[in-house]
Amino acid sequence: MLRPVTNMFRTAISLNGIWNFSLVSNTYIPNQALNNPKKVAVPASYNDLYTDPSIRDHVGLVCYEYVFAIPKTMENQEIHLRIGAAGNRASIYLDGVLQASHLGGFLPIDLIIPSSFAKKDEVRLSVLLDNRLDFESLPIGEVIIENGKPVQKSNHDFFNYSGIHRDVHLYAIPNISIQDVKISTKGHGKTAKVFYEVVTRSTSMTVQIMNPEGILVYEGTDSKGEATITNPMLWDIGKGNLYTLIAKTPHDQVKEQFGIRDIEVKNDQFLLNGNPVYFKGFGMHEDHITIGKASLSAHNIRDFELLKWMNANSFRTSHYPYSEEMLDLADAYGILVIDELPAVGLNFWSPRPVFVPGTVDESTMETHKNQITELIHRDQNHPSVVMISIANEANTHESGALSYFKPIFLHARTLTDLPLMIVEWVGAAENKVAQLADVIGLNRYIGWYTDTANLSAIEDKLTKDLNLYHEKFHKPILMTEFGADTISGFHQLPSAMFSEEFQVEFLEEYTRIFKKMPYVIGEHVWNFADFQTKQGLQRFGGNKKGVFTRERQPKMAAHFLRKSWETK
Ligand code: BDP
Repeated sequence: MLRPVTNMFRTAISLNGIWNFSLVSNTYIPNQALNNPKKVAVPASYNDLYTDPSIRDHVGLVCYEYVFAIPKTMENQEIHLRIGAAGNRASIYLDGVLQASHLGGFLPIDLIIPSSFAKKDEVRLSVLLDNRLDFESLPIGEVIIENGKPVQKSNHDFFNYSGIHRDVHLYAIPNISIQDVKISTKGHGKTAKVFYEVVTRSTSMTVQIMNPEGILVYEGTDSKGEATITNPMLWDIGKGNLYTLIAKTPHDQVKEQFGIRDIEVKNDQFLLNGNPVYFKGFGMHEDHITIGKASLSAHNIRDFELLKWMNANSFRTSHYPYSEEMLDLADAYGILVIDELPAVGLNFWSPRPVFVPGTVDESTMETHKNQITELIHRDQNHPSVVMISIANEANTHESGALSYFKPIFLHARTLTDLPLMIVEWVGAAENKVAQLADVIGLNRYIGWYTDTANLSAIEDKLTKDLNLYHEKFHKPILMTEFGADTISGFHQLPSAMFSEEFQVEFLEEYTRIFKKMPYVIGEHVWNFADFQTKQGLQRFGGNKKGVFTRERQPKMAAHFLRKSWETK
C-alpha cells in the first residue's frame, strides 16, 4: 500500500493537531457542527486526556471534528483522506455526508474525496468512532447493560483505548496514478532475484532499483518484471540494508523501500538467509502515558534503542498490527517482526464455547479475513515482517475451532508466502488447529497463574508441555509469552511474587529450559513494558509484566536478559 508523500506529482498535508471532540449519542449524525466541543489531540487515544471518568470509560460513539480547505493545487487530482488507524469502527463524514465506514482499529482508512469538495471554501470533517466490541469485531467483546449502563465485556488484557490513533493526511495523486507496488525477493547467495509489480493504468514507465548505497543496479521498462541483483547486500538481523525501487510514468512517480532476504521454515528451524534464527525479544504493546494507543516517533525511537540495548532481535506486534512507522524502524534497525492480527480474546476463560453460531462465527471470520487482506496489503514490502500471527490464545481445543481457522489460514496463504503462526494457550493433546501453522507460538505462565509462586514446578511441566507439542505437530515452537508481574522498585530477599528478584528468577528458569530444546526457536518475554489494562483484582495500575516500566526505564530483569542475549 502506497503512503501519502509529497513529490513532483503528489502532495500530502498532515491534518494532525488539535481537533474538536464530543461524546455523542448512539444515534448521532453529524449534520451540524458539534455543540460546545472539547479540544482533543490527534493522534492520541481520547481516554486518558481528560479528568472525567465518564470519558475514560465511555462505551459508545464519540465524534471528532476538523475544518479544513482543499488547496487549489489539488483540484484536478484524485484527492484522498487517510487515517492511519482509528477505532474500533469509524464513519467518515464530510459536511455531514457519509463518505466511508471502516471496521478495525489498527489498519488504515483511505477514501477518495469527491471533487465537489475541492470547490468549497471550507469542509467540515467528522470522524464518528464507536469503541464497542462485538462478535463481528476483532478483538471480540460483548456490551451488556449493568445498572442501566452499557458495560464493555472482553477477554483480552489491554485497555480498550479508542480515538484517532495514527496520522491523518489529506493527499492528492495524479488521475493516472501508480496505485500500488508489490515487491518480493528470492536468493541470498551470489545473486538474488527481485520480483516487482507496479499497478497502474499508464502504459509507459521506467523502473529503477538503487542499492543501499544509492547505486543504480537495475533499470527496466515493464510494469511487472524481475531484476537479477549480483552480490546483493542482504537485509538481516542488525543490518537494515534497504534497496529502493523507483517507478516513474509520465504522470506519476513513487519510491518504495525493500530488503533482499530469504525466509524458510525447515527441519524445526526458522531460517533467515539460510541461517537458523533464535528469536530474542518480546511481545509488546502500543501503549503510553497520556496518549494511550497512539504512535509517536519519539516513543518509537526510544523503544527501538531499548531493543538494541537489550540485544533483542525481534518482537511480536501483540495483539494487533502496529503503526507503519514501527515497521519502517524495524526495517532500518534490522529487527524481525511477527505481525499479529487483532484476533485476541477468542476464549471466555470459562466453559462457555466460543466457536459456535452467534458467537465467533461466519461474521467474525469475514472480519478476520478482511483484516488479513488489509494487513498484507499494507505490510507486504517490509523486510522486517518475517511471519504473520493469525491469532492469540484462541480456544483451539473446541470442536468448532478447526472449521473456523482452516479457511482463514487458506485465505492468508493465497496472499503471502510468509510463514504463518498461531499463538496457543491450550495443551497439545486437545489442540485441533496447530497443524495449520508453520510455527507454533506457545504462551505459558507456570509459576504465576498456575503453580503460583512455585518456580520449582516450571521445569517438569514446561518440558512435558513443549515435548508433547513437538511430538504431535513436528513444528518449531516459539515461546511467545512467559512473564511475571513486577512492581518496579519492589525488592524481596528471598524473592517473592511481584518483586524484581522474582521476575529475574522466573525468567532465568524459563530461558534455562528453552536452551535445552532444539526445536524451540526463540523466547519472547511477556512483556517489553508495563501497559494499561481494564481495572481488575489482578491488575494494580495495569499489567506489570514489563521488563521496562511504562516510562521505559529498566527493571532488574532487563539487565539479566541483556546479558543472557549477548550470546544465544
Ligand atoms: C496472556 C495474554 C496476554 C496477557 C497475559 C497476562 O496473551 O495478552 O497480557 O496473558 O496475563 O494470556 O499477563
